[in-house]
Amino acid sequence: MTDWAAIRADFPILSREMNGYPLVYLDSAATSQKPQAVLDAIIDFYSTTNANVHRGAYSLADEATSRYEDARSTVARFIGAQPDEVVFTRGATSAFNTVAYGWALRNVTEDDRILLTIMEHHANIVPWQLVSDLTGCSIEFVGITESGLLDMDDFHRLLDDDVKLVGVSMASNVLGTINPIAEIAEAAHRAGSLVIADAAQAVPHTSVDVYETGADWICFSGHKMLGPTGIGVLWGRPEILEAMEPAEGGGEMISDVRLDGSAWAAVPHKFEAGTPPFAQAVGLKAAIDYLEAIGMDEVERREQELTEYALKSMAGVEGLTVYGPATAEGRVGAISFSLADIHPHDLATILDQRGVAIRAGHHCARPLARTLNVPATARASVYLYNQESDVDALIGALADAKELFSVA
Ligand code: 7TS
Repeated sequence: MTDWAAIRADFPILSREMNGYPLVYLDSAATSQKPQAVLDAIIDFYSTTNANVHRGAYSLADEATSRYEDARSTVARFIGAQPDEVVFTRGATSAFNTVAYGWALRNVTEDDRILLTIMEHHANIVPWQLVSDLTGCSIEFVGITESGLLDMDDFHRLLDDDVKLVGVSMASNVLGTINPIAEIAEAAHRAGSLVIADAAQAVPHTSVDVYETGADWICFSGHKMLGPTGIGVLWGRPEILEAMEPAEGGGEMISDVRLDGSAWAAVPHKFEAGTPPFAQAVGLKAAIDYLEAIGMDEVERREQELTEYALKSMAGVEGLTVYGPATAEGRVGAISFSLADIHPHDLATILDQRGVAIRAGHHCARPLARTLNVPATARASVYLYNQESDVDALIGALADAKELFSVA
């Protein structure tokens, strides 16, 4: 049995106060908090091992390089991949852009289509719009059902052999919906398309095996899974990474540079131009070690429990509407909602005055907000360090907001 109170105590920020109340952090879908073990790993790296990687002719640089590559191996093992299939990027966003510029620009034409879903984060929409501007390809969006699931009939209707790329989130940062990635990838491959999966809200919360997803590329960020900012991961099938061109040029990604052209370093280094985020990689490794010590199945079980508790508690608040699946099964713990006609930003401000941190806005998924016919929603999202009392604090603060705005 995991001691969740002890887990919570590992996160120093969670013991601070905010506006005279204990901080109740319910915005982990935006970024997670960091346990002491991750903070210590970063301080230790800078205190004992800091030197630039893959270029040193001295022992300290060799040690730094080993720790960077060790972090790559840890990430690879965590997602069921091989180390040379793991490209370190600045985050999920730059992972998508690496594929947009390194693959799509060179392989997609004006006769082709890219198929996305209406629940995508802007990171899995805008890079493809840039590709469309330059290649003339068209983009189409799979819709959602009344209950906030991906409309699979719509997906199958829109999928044909003109589609060269399917981009889909494994879990939505707004609705929390978990999408059937393996089924989507299988159908897409049968139609001759490749598949890029947005795992930014999946890898932190569930056990992900990249080969089981069936996708060709997977993108996620370190900062949403207890790791530092400034690091993310692009995983790709080896033969696809091999065939791709680099999206960025510079130091470290070459095997030779001549005045009339250059040759690339081996994968994954050809995608890691310049000084890579090596201290962040060490922090990400510590985050994965921390998650693995608990066990991802246990993390997932606990989050389901918290999500179920939150959904049930919220269902008892009159005037509250949840967007997305109504039960914890088949969803992650990002819960978007509105409360009567209180504007989500006003709601977030009132909650903040009681120490409760939630996000309000379109959550970088404007097409989805338009589909839901709302300008914005409030969003509470839980992670392994939250507890039932955080949800209770949210519910209490929502009651205060109703009183303040004279909602019956
Ligand atoms: N994909 C999904 C599903 C996300 O939720 C996010 C960030 C990204 C991609 C982009 O990740 P980044 O690390 O490159 O920025 N989502 C959010 C959010 O929901 N609130 O703030 C950031």
